[in-house]
Amino acid sequence: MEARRSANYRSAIWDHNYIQSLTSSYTGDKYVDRSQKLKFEVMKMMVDETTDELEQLQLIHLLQRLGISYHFQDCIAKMLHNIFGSENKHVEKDLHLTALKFRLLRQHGYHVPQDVFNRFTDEEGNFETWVGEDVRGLVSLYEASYLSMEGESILDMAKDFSSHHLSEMVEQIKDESLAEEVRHALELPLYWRIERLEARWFIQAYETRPDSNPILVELAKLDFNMVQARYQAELKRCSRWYKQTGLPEKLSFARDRPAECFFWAMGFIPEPHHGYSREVMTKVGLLITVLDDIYDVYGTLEELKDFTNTFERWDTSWLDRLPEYMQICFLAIFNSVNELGYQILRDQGLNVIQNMRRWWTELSRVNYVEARWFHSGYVPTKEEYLNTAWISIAGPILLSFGYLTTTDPINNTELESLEKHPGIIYWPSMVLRLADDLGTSSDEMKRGDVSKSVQCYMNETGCSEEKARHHVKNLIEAGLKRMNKEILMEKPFKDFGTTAMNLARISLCIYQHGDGYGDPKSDMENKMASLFIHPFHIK
Ligand code: 0FV
Ligand code: MN
Ligand code: MN
Ligand code: MN
Ligand code: MN
Repeated sequence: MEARRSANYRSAIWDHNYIQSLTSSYTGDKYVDRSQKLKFEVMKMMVDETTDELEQLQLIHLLQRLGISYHFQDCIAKMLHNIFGSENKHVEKDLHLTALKFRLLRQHGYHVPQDVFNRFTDEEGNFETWVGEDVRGLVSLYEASYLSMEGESILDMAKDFSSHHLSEMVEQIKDESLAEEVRHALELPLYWRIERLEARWFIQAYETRPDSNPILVELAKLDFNMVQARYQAELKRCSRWYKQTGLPEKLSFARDRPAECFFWAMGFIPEPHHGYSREVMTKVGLLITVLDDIYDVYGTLEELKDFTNTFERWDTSWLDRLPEYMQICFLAIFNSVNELGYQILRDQGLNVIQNMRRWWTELSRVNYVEARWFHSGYVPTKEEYLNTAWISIAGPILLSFGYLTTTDPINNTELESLEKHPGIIYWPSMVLRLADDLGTSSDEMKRGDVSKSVQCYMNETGCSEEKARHHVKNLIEAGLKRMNKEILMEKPFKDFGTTAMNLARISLCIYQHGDGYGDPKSDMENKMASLFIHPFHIK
């Protein structure tokens, strides 16, 4: 018999009892009332007191960064609509204004051409010299350049130019808070950050500015703390559910990651009112994680064959052929599908159980392909690998569950077209896969696993690991641009576009400094604690 392997995964950052001990005082009417009053003040500020275009744009930018723009969506939409309508009337030479306007308009789906930046270039098409010295303008240009699509050469140049100049000058910037903002921007552009973590960081930075608005500061802090109280309650429920499944105890070889998985779900679907969806996503993510460890680490190839067949048949009468640990995993998945299917049938009159069944079967099928490659020592080409790897990373199933739980009423035609893997499914999944490979493949190779994109490319081209990693980073950049084109600009599934792109955002966040999910270190714990445990102090 084949010897079982073990990944020796570390234990979870926070155990069940610790999660259950979390509390927040930011619940109850007192805070709701205060936040209503503050929101009213901000509305007045937007409608009556902000008329100048630059002021309007800056206020929208502030609200977004503070994490409170979701309260003012209609008003923001109107403002941007008017601003877009008055475009081209005057050509301003203000880089900050031009770049901010470009970014906010594109972010909200308006087709603003890259040519608006031509006014800052000379006859040869290079940015004029003074542009390289305007720090504020460069930051805005840098942030704007990430809303680019393939082939937009002016924006490519803007990205290179701004990051180059900002990196060179950052240590010389006298204003410490501006310097910090530049470092923060260079680490990861605003557009690809997850909004809650950005709010946590920015509220603190904004509060210390001499010109900060105390109403915005108070509302942002209060809202953050109230949302945190919700997140806490959701996390507690998820942890309780997971413990009750018995999976962490019975399948102790697998990663046990309830809080990490909830963090992941929060990045994917951050909207406070989508708590139900966050909980479903956390459960699905936990089940996917256990499934992945069965295929990659613990299961023998013989067992995996029967396991995969069970998913193909989707039939509990097959369970007896499987070892107990696989029975437990399959039945946990099977039950979760029926439970959610039941709720959707009850609430919307639509039976989606067969759809969910297909998603799980597809995932098990591609996991089995990879297991066969690994057990036979086969190294695919990068292309052959990516053909299934963008599915095996669970992007399609996560996105499908995301659509299912955030859409009401569910549109059956849309649901079926998602199963054909359009760009809105493909590109965010691909970014997730590539970011995961950069963060996890070193450990995976040590432990024994199918070759990932980095290794496939090295094997195929004979290049160094460094070159291969660079190549994968370029593929991520290209994937992000494709998302801008196919999701942001073409808006195929309306509101779901932002959620889909959030899958890429949370991937960039989790794998920013290694494997933040399988092997979370202090930077992940700090991020999680800042979101789920520590409230802002409010005077
Ligand atoms: C990634 O782990 C992972 F955690 C998966 C696929 C579970 C679901 C994903 C999230 C909740 C983010 P790993 O690197 O082992 O995945 P691969 O596909 O490389 O085995
Ligand atoms: Mn960092
Ligand atoms: Mn794995
Ligand atoms: Mn895997
Ligand atoms: Mn991996």
